[in-house]
Amino acid sequence: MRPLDGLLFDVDGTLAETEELHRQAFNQAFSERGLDWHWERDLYRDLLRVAGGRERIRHYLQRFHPEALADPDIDRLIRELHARKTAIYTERVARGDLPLRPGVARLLEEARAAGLRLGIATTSSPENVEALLRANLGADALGWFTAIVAGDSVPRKKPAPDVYLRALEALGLSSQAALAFEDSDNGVRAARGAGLPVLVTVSDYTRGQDFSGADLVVDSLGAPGRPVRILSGQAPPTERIDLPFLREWFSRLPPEARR
Ligand code: XBP
Ligand code: MG
Repeated sequence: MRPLDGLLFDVDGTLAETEELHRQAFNQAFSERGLDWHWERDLYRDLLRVAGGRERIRHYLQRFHPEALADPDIDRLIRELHARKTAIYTERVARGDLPLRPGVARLLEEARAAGLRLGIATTSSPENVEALLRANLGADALGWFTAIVAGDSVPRKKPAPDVYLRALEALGLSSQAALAFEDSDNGVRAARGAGLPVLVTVSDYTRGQDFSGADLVVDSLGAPGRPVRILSGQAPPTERIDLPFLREWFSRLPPEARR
């Protein structure tokens, strides 16, 4: 039975339901700058198909304010807006406005105690990741992860596999011995592109996306009184996604799922 030696986690939508706070932070940064750009929930859900905050702003302008892209200072404006947005977001996260999703802290602590290698593979800015981990797990939580691969540290953002390839390299693991946790179709494509099997916990903003590349799709990792709902993929019914469940399920994955 091939062992499960590492867990790789996406951040936004997987560790926590972060995107509504990101959306509010984007809108506040636009409004502070006197811009009439406003991202309603439905529009943001669509814009989320573009990974990366700065890339998302530029994509929005291409679609809705193409004239703004003619401004010679537009690159600086996008950078400044995104920096302000990140400051707003991280301040609210540091205040405790964003709890982890059900079962996330439990699984991280269980895996850490069992000596599994842990990694983060996210498109989000590193400041966002640090704020979320510190606020919910304490300052030393950053040290739980052998690798935190975030934002611009790789040439291409998800759905490109770069963050996962970099994280696997840093963990010293082959994709045969690790499992990715994701919430979006972009993330599933990125993890599969790195040869990793993928477990999806559907999030508020990714409900309804195409997770056909995932090996298991659930509503959450499960918590007391909130058993896991398996939405697709083969797995025995379970109250919670814990290490015994993962080891058993992982060992039964068909080889092609772990190429
Ligand atoms: C989600 C993203 C990020 C966040 C916003 O990343 O695509 O862009 O929406 O964070 P993941 P930034 O699901 O891979 O964690 O503004 O810092 O990009
Ligand atoms: Mg995500």
